Amino acid sequence: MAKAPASPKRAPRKSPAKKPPAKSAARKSAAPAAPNRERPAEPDRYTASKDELLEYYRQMLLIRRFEEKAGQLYGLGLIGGFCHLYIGQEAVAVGLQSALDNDKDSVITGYRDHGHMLAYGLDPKVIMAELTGRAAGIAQGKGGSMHMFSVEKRFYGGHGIVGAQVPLGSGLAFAHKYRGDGGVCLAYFGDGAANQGQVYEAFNMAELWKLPIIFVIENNQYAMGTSVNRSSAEDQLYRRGESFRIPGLQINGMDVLEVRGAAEVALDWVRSGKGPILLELKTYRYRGHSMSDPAKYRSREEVQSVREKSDPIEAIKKELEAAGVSAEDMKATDKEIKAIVAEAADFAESSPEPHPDELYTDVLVEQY
Ligand SMILES: Cc1ncc(C[n+]2csc(CCOP(=O)(O)OP(=O)(O)O)c2C)c(N)n1
Ligand SMILES: [Mg+2]
Repeated sequence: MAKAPASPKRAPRKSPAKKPPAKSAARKSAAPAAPNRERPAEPDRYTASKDELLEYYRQMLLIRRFEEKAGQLYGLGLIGGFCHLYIGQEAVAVGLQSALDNDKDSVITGYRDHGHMLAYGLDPKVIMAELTGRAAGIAQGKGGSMHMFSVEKRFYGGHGIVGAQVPLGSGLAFAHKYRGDGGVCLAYFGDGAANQGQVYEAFNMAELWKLPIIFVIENNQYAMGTSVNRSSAEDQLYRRGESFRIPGLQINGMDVLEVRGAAEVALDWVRSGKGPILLELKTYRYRGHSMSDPAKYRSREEVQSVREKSDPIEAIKKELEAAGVSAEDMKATDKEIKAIVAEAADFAESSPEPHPDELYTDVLVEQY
């Protein structure tokens, strides 16, 4: 893999900013500022067995079909509040989480969280029940789409404050180190969140204390209606850790095997005590920011073109075909997944809402 070219000397931006130069989507790694600083290995595209490929396909399809169903239930008024869908970004959560040790590693993310929970092996029924505000939901129906949580599975949310999960994730990583439990925290955040000040305070402490954390920027190109090029002075987000001596890698987040390969390198780096690492996953969301987004800031053609050229599920179908899996078998898996999702929706719709007595429970840890 080619090394990223050294950062060009930039003229100061004039105001109003000129049209940004075209960006290469190729995988890159941050050029080291100091020549003798250790760098992570260049990731290889992961070589998956047929069973692993099938598992990635199943998981990505589960997320896609689950999210499509969530969109329908939202339209029917069965899901209230905000609902941010993950369609298009499936390869990121599936590729990264496939490499984690579910017995010790922890995960934290923002409000676009259903896909991460599914990739982490949480039951689609309790996630759908949470979306529809039912007592059987993972947060007893009181958290909804943005505030899902499972202490048991070390999935720490689900956060609505943009960027807040980054210092919280550093705290989780601190706990892993303090307890010596060998765990690593995966802290996901968006391209928009990457411009939050608290992110950089967290970077500083994480590197100073060599915390076991992987900072994952899911660069889906937009923060609500603002494209990354319009909002970011340095839009090569994998470089954002450089001034904290945190190495960064830029990865094609539409290819689950590239993502898994990067996960291996990142986990090796962090587990060997070298401190944090930053991954920028270049991806794309097909749907609006949330269900209430009219998406006027981009053209239908743009979305269509990404779907046609780089859809992560279509890509893995090609891998499966090459591994000898027939089109019929793939269709059968799709049918099976649709049944799982339909069952989750039926379960959610037929579950009771929380009892009014539950209004004041689970608000504070302490009793007053
Ligand atoms: C501190 C804070 N500022 C602003 C908002 C409003 N807001 C919600 S989502 C969002 C965009 C974040 O975009 P990005 O980080 O790229 O994540 P994505 O939605 O693309 O997954 C903004 C500005 C908020 N929730 N919290
Ligand atoms: Mg974004």
